[in-house]
Amino acid sequence: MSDAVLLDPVLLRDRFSQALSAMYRQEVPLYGDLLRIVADTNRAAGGADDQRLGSERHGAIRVGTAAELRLIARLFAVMGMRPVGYYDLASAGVPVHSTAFRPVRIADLDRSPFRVFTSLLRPELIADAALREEALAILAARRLGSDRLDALLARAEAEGGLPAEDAPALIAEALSLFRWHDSATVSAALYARLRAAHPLVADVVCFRGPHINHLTPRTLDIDAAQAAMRAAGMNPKAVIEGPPRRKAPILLRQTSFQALSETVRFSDAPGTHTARFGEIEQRGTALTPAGRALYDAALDRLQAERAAGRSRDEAEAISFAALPDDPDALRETGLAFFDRRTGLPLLYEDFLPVSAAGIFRSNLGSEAGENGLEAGTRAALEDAIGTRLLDEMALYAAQADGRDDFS
Ligand code: OOG
Ligand code: NI
Repeated sequence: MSDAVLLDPVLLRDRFSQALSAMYRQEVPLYGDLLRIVADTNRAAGGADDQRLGSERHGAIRVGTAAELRLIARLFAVMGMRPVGYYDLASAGVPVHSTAFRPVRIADLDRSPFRVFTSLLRPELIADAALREEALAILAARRLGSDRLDALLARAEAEGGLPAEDAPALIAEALSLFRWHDSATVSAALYARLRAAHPLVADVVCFRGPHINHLTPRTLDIDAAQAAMRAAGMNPKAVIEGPPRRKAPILLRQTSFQALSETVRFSDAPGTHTARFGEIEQRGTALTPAGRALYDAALDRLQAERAAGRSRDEAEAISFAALPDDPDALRETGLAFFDRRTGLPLLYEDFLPVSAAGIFRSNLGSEAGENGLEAGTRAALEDAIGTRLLDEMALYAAQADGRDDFS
């Protein structure tokens, strides 16, 4: 170790998330409009003084190989983000499994809550063996990042943190990793074959890197923000994913607007690709395993009631009746996490697999299969990333007890 002055990972994360937001605003001007809508609705909802709220957002990327995932994990580790949770999208017909890189301590989340939903392609789910081999060969030859990024990460790992003097270079390298490329690395015909296998396969395989595909600001009132999106002509999807509107918000509610059709150049011809979209979210109280089981059962019931022909409002009222809409009741029944010293509810900091599947599907276009695929496993994703995925329930339980000293 040298005597380099190290930068607080919270500050690095904050600087990076602001730089990424600025880059994405330039790449996708609609994202800037979305930020304005959310800022307006948050002001109207009384959130003007909430420091955390204004800077809060999550992003999403999709990578192709274990080596790529490991590079991403090293980069986010330097920013104080750890992989939390396991999300299997296979049952929704999406050939990836995912984790969320995020800060884990409440104090760190409050200072810079940036997180990234990160999906790894499961090439074994490409049914056509010849196409699968082609996809794997392309991914094996692709190299994410640069020698410079490698050197910066290696130095940060050796020093136990990023030397402050390296921050501008690291941020520039990270931005370039996540930037959009308007030229694909494959021919139009190969793109079409990969897209026919699954649109997500084409998105992961055909470009030089894992472009950020959305950045999601957090709203205090998603119904108002959705109405404002509609008024601005953004055409959000009709249904808000997650629990219905409640007096005491729980977990996570999300909605998105359709992915844009963007002009790209294939190696031999011009064409289009759809990957990038806009999303907003509202966060509520984290549920305990018992509360989460009730939530999952309510979602199943909702589907059954809808299939039986009930209106959405009626079906929601019936399905969610077992989850009390009242903070005191949630605390007394042990269904939600509260800080034992202050009595304050813990905010849900994670994602929801059924919601994520709904977001994926609505943005992949009509070709995306609805049929379930063979389930992924947490162990396989852990093998790929080379470390354990943290268990979000264990984090909330520790935080409720005032133990918040995770590294
Ligand atoms: C990620 C979709 C899931 C969320 O917030 O749950 C998602 C993707 O499309 O890569 O964004
Ligand atoms: Ni998202």
